[in-house]
Amino acid sequence: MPFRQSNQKTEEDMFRHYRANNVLKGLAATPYDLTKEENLSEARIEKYCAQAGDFKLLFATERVNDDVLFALKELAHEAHLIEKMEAMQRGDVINKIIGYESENRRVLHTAMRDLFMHQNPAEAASEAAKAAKKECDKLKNFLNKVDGKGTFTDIIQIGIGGSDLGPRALYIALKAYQKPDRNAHFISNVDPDDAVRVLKRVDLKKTLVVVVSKSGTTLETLTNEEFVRSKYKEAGLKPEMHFIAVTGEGSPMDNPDKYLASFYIWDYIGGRYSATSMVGGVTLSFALGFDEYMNILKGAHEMDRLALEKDFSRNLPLISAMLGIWNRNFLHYTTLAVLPYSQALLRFPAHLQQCDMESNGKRIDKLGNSVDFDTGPILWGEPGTNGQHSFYQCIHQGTNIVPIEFIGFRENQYSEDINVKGTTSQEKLLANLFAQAIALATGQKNDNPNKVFPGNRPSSILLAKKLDPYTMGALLAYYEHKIAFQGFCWNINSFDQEGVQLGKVLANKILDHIGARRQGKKPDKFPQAEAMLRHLDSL
Ligand code: G6Q
Repeated sequence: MPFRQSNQKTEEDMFRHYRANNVLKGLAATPYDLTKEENLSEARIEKYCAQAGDFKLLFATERVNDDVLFALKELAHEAHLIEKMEAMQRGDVINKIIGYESENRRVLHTAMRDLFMHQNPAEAASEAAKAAKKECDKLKNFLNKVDGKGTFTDIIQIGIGGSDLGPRALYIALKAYQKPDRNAHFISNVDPDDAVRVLKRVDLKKTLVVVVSKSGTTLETLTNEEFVRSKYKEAGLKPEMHFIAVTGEGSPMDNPDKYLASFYIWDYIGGRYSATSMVGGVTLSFALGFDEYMNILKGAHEMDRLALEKDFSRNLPLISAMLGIWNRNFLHYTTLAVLPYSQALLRFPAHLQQCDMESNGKRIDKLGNSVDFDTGPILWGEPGTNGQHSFYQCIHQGTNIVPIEFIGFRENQYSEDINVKGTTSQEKLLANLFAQAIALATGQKNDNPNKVFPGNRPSSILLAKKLDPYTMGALLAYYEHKIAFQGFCWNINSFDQEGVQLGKVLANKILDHIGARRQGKKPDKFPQAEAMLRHLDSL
């Protein structure tokens, strides 16, 4: 379908035309100089901090001053970001490209955790919350039965993309809260070794398998389901006594006879926003217990409400979104590193990579116009301090400037620590976090050019007391909303993922080709694939 030209502006296509945008452009000519003596002062670090819920966001080490912050707030206001967040949370149909065929759906992951105080009264949102509550009650009953029998110690989650990354990141993050004798494992890749590696670790008799696919059609997931089912059959076990389904109503997987239990998700829950639905719910509540799963939802719910906060200085995900826009659209930085100083958040950057890049890696706006500004950054990350011994060389002295979002916690998760040379390991961890932010900002002068640190490398620091289930839920939602705010500001559709389709179609064509060849049939012509397959054959 042809793009409309970007000069066909309408009211909804305004990013370039916001008044604050011009102001910010002007301010970006001389961004705040963090390397100047006294500029990263104690007073600045005191002042450039926002606090809400259980979090503090420190942004003195960003290249912003009062004028920039004021203009970013204006931009958020002009772009109606809070109103758009309200529209999302009440269930308006916002997943669409106007005038073109598109998913045309509501976006209601927030309703999945709207089970507590202050429920959203909007009809669509409250219907969705009721449906979510029903699934949660069903899950609770199911888990009570499982607990009663005491047969199962392990669960394998089979799923990919959104049906894997969020639940896996959360499971790893919250291992400290796991119930005794409960373990979760994940199979996502169609690489057969992924399944084999997991199957070697478990006793099938004591293992539940939750197959998670909203569409019920995903090649990798269905293949892995068959693979694992075959192992159960080989072991003389009945898969229908072990397998659980999480899928959309009416999907090819919606077949209760094949499963011990089935749970639903809905088309208004995007895969990458589904960790707090049954997509994450079954595995997380099996491993952590239902109450801890509820604590994840409570934390997420609190952050959902915070994202509606009209006072800019208290809306942490909005501030973070606008700082990201400053770095991306005005200082023109291409990537974003999320560096948690918490080993538990090992896979959280991988989840955010999908959540951000699949949501905002877009080049047309909601009217189908091609955009003439940058949208979502390339997101990557690893826990500190490990990263310091790896790629930090490049972020301190390399030719690209990488904005960074540090995440840290005052306390560690387990009650154990050690005091070596007068400080605990947790203190060493946090000292490193703060040192990196300061070093990146201020840099270092030196007569030896190899020892010069240019500085002015921006970062922010998100702090909380401790990474527990509640805080994890809030942190997850913080990033979901930060990403949504940025998409709203750029007026792109953050909730579809057309960009993953073409590769899937071609992979299926190549598989048809391989299948036809195996059966001695003449495959349809696909010269590029044939040439590549010949290289493979010759190995
Ligand atoms: C996420 C995407 C994508 C999806 C997977 C799995 O937002 O839609 O990553 O989650 O492709 O899809 P199924 O759950 O349908 O198997």
